[in-house]
Amino acid sequence: MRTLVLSLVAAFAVGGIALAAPDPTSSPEAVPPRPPTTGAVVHVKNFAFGPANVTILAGQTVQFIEDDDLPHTVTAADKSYDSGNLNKGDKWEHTYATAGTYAYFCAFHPYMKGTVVVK
Ligand SMILES: [Cu+2]
Repeated sequence: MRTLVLSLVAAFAVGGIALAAPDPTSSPEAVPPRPPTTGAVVHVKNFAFGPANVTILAGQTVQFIEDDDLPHTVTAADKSYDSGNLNKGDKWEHTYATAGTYAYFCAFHPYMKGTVVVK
């Protein structure tokens, strides 16, 4: 007795793929987040941060520029951030999102201290 094999072909009806053009009047504006602005620049020179105390606004960035021949770091007093070794000519930035007073120091020379006040 022969077995009749039936091939079942499932047909998927794909119909009516309508690519609706987005309505520019109804879609929200795609506004990219604003990049943080530089609120202060601190030079690392002669084993000191200068100026040692800066004041910025929340969301702004402090840029640190290493001018010494020896490496320094910018290390948060609470260790929440650390630049790692900065060598002469290096620039490093940190964004301070929240108001407060943030002390930092150099991990190699703990007497090198600075403060960022964020309003
Ligand atoms: Cu140092």
